[in-house]
Amino acid sequence: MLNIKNVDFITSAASPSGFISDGVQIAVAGRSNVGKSSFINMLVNRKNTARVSGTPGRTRLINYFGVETSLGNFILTDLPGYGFAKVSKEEKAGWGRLIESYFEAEPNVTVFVLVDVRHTPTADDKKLIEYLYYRATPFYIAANKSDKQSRSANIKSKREIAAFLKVGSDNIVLVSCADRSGREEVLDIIGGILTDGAE
Ligand SMILES: Nc1nc2c(ncn2[C@@H]2O[C@H](COP(=O)(O)OP(=O)(O)OP(=O)(O)O)[C@@H](O)[C@H]2O)c(=O)[nH]1
Ligand SMILES: [Mg+2]
Repeated sequence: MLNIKNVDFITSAASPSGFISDGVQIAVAGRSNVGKSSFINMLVNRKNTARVSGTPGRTRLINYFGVETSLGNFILTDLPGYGFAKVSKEEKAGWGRLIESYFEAEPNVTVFVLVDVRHTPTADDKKLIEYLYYRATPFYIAANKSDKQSRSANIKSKREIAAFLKVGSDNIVLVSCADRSGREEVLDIIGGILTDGAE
């Protein structure tokens, strides 16, 4: 069982010169407003480690957090959200370049791609997942905001999202950052990654 011992904000990066790479990295990706920062706060048991925005599209930087756990340390990375309607073409292209250079620079990353459990994933979600397949970067889908619909609707949605994104049922987790469900399952996955790396 993985226990979180300590969390520290490390740094933000706006370009590859600011990237850091040290041991295991767990990155959180997904469209703007899907709950990436909330997911990080939920995992590390803090209210305000990663800033939660009322205004979507605000986290434009890559934010790194250092996490100490009972099973070893890792870096938890909040990636900037995509798909925010109000950003310009240039900004979208900038996001794409930043993310691509991030994945090119970081060899030891596992990604949690957050989607909203209530909706079919977007074309941008699909593009990111195809990119991760192409790079052979390990990833999981976290279907968030499960507090917003019934248990049976969640089970149905989870199946539909897995089929739509062509991921196995072991690679998709139902979560809610509001009621903290799914947290243990995510921590178990991270614990597995940390102990694998130690062998
Ligand atoms: N009901 C509910 N609300 C959630 C959940 N997760 C996040 N939210 C809310 O969704 C909004 C966006 O959350 P953030 O964590 O800021 O989302 P983000 O993906 O970091 O957004 P950007 O940084 O702008 O890309 C906030 O109002 C959160 O309180 C959840 O599981 N359930
Ligand atoms: Mg955020």
